[in-house]
Amino acid sequence: MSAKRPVVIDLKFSRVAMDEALKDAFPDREVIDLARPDHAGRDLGSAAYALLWKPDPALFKRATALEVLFSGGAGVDHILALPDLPDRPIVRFVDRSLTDRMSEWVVMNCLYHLRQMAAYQKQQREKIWHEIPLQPEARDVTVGVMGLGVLGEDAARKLKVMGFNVIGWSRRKKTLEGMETFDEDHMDDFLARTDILVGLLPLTSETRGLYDSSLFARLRQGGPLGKPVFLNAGRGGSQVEADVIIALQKGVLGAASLDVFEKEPLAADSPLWAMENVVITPHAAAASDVSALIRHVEAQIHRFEAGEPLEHVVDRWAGY
Ligand code: NDP
Ligand code: OXD
Repeated sequence: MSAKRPVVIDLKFSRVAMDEALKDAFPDREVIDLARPDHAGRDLGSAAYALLWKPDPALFKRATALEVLFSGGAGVDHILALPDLPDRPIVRFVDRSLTDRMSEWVVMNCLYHLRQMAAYQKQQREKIWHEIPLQPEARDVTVGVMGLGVLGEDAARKLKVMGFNVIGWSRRKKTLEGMETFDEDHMDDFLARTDILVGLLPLTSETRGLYDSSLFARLRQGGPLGKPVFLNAGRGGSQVEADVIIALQKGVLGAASLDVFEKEPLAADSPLWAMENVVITPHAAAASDVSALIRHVEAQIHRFEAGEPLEHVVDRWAGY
């Protein structure tokens, strides 16, 4: 019986992408796609599974018999904060293409700052032909990756291939070949060595507001890039944006690349938009591929109904 129970979907992808992804999906079960006007009012009382990205907060009042919740992304802060959240397993999205995309974003931005692309782009706009003399090599620069989970570990390995000296920080100490790693008790040692800080942390009560003036002041000053650089593609709630702006204005930070913001979309009057040493992308570092997401959910439901353990289950106590 339960093998046939419906799946309810509340995602924010384009209609075309959703229709394509759902074309042959869940062949034996009803799919209630709340983004479709003709599905929006359906009874959710028998739905066993919910696939969600920033869902309607009232969803759990309607879907009262859920067995498993699936996050439409790797992050689950948008689910854990929901009212009436049922005490059921939450499975997050872990996917090769998402991981590869995030590592592309991280490597690209580290290289962008290493190779002084902001200065070259300014020269290009001004039609100036001038080679900037100081050019450190990647091996001279230490990239400190905060968060060594699925995304942080992959990015760290790929940065290493590019020649950077890579170090990492996570809640519990990790062992990664060729990299020095630090646990949460050794944050200061980690920061003091870091020239480019890469934020790939989930948003939890412990990581909210973590990237603030005090943290920026503890990064290595006077390294090969002159001033430290801050990259964040984890969650905007982990950065105190006013402190990022002040640190950039005062030269505590030399540059930044930000994919995530305290409030998204970033307000039109944010000073960050106009800063020449800041790269802004609109929470686009690693978008979920909706077809891969649907396949992942199908596979996990198959496991669940076969009595096998679910994979990538969120630790609610840790918050990620
Ligand atoms: P994982 O859960 O695999 O890894 C999280 C890492 O953060 C772990 O290494 C964990 O430590 C560490 N961590 C968590 N809390 C703390 C803490 N308080 N102190 C120190 N370390 C901590 O997550 P992913 O790598 O898959 O994803 C990371 C985040 O990236 C997501 O939660 C999401 O917010 C964001 N993201 C952003 C995207 C974008 O497009 N911008 C796309 C996808 C994800 P430990 O290893 O000890 O558990
Ligand atoms: C995610 C995201 O968490 O896109 O997957 O931010």
